[in-house]
Amino acid sequence: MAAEAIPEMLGTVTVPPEQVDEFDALGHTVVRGLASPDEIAAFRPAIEDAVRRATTRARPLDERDTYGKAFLQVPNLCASDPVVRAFTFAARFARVAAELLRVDGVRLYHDQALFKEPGGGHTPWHQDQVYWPLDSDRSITMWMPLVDVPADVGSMTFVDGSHRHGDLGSWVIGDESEAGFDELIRDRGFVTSTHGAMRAGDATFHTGWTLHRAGANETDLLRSVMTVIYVADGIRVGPVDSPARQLDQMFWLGGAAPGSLVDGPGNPLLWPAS
Ligand SMILES: O=C(O)CCC(=O)C(=O)O
Repeated sequence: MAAEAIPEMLGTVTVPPEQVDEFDALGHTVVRGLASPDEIAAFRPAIEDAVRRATTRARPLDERDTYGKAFLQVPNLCASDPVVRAFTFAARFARVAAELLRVDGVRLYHDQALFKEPGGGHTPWHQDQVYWPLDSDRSITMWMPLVDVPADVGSMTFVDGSHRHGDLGSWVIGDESEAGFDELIRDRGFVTSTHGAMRAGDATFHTGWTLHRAGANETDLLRSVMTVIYVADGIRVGPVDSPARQLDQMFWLGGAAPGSLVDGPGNPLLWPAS
C-alpha cells in the first residue's frame, strides 16, 4: 500500500471537564463525531478487508456457542495493515482516552474488530479486565462503529458505576456471565444505561472494570465496530491468575512478568504522540 493512501488524522477533540467527571462516576461515556464521515470512509475498507481475510473459515452462526454468535472478533488488526495501524495509533483517539482516565499518557494494549453479523446473538454481560493481567484500573476501551448503528441494533449497555466495585464475579464471557450478572444487577439494584443509536465515527469509552453487554442483531446490517484498548503509561503487569490472563500476558504483554512495567514493543506510547 502506498504511503500516501494512509489517511491523515488532523485535529484534536477535547472532552469537557464535566464529561470527564461523569466518566469517572459512571465508567462510560460517548464522544459523538470523534472521527469524521470522510475519515471513516477512508479507514473502513482496510478494516473490513482485514476482518474478511481473518474470518474466511468462520463456522455458520447456528454452529457456534453464545460467545461465537456474539461477533466476529479479530484482534491485532494494526499489525496486518498500515491503514488500520493509522486508525489504531491515531493520537486524537488516544488523547481522549488519556483525558477520560485523567492520566498524562496512554499505551496500546491491543486493538480488535468486533463485527456483529446479521442474526448475530447478544454479547453477554462481562467485565473486560477479568481477561487483562494489569495492576491498575487505568484501562479503557474505545468502541467505534464504522457504520451507522440504528437503535434496533444498538450500542452497548453499561452498568453505571460498576467499575468502582472492581471484579464483580470473575466470569469470562458466556451464558454463566449473562445469568450471574443479571442476578447480581437485580439483587444490588444497579442502574443500567446505553448511548443507543450511534453514527459511524461516534465512539463510546468504558473502563476495564465497567460491566457491559450488547443486544442481538436481528437486522440485515453488519454491525462493524473497531475497538482500541489503551492502558495508562506507567502501569505494571498484574497477577496472571487465570488461563484467560495467561493468554493475554503472552499475546498483548510480550510475556512480561507480573510487576514489570507495561512498556514493551507491543505496547507503544500513543499519547503523547511522538
Ligand atoms: O461489541 C460488542 O458487542 C461488545 C464489545 C465489548 O464487550 C467490548 O468492547 O468490551
